[in-house]
Amino acid sequence: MQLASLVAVLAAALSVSAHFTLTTPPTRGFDELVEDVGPCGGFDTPSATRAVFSSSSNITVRFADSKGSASVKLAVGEAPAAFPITLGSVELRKRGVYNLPFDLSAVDVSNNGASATIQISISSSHGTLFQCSDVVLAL
Ligand SMILES: [Cu+2]
Repeated sequence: MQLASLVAVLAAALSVSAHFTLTTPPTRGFDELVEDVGPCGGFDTPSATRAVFSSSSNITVRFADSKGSASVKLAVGEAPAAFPITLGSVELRKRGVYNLPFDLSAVDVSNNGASATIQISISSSHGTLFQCSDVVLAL
């Protein structure tokens, strides 16, 4: 095997060990080297575009560790730094793709149409890791 292709194979194998990625709604950014940097996995600047988020939306993660505790939080605002509203939590017991449970009833309906950020955190033997998604609320 050529050295270059061996390096490519090793790089692919390493990327499989990514802790978790938020796939829906779109993540603000993912870099496994700084995914443990709160509150948004090393990405402090909100996305230029925002998905519409409602109670019928999905929050989907690809989880690559063997177990962990996931929590879903939310903050209303253009660029929040703290996430006071807990929407849900769940134990993840194996690798896989999960739709995380959440309940928007704790969000006041006066925030319909407002910008908000969803924060996913997962605690495991690798520490606590973060992903965020910037959305517009449809309540
Ligand atoms: Cu991990």
